[in-house]
Amino acid sequence: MTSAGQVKEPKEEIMQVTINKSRLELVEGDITEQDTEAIVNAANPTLLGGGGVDGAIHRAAGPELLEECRTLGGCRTGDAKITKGYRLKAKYVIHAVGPVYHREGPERAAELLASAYRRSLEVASENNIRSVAFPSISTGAYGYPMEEAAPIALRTVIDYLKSHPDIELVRFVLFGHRAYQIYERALKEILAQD
Ligand code: AR6
Repeated sequence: MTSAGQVKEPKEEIMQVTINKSRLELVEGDITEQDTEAIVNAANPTLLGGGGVDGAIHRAAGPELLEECRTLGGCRTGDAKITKGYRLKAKYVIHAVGPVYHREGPERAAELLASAYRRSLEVASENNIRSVAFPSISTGAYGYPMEEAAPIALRTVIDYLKSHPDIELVRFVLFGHRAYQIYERALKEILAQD
């Protein structure tokens, strides 16, 4: 039964934990709306745009983003490159290239996925960036099963934060409730093991 005044608030999903001196957050949302200093793009090796997160980031940032991307000479799988954020709230975009799951096979894909997260954080540190938002790299068009990708993404970020307190905040921005729940479960399992 509903009545006037009984508006159901949407439940905001968020999980926050402290890793050494830094904060690690999981939120359900849209990466293009984040106000972290940098947001990470799940790009492809051309860095010339695409669908999914990449398309959304280019649309929100405006055409200057593609212009700058054209000057970068692409990016290898497992690596990351930085540009300005243009019309985004975030000052920077770090373009990371994750693996195509079925092309690499599980073992090599895991190494390359971890590398994409680690290189993104290294690029952030090199540019004195203190807060970074990540999407779930490779788990859309690139076909990485999210249940497998989540613990790799989280472990790589946690390991980095343990030795790099310069990064004060890492936020995973999960698109949809299912993605949020998978990451929440994976983070709880990792924390229970440590
Ligand atoms: N905010 C946060 N997450 C999002 C958003 C958003 N606005 N939109 C989608 N996702 P994908 P990939 C989630 O396909 O698998 C592009 O064409 C989505 O639900 O964007 O690394 C590139 O140019 C999924 O969980 O990236 C490449 O060619 C996750 O983001 C290729 O896709 C990643 O999905 C890269 O594929």
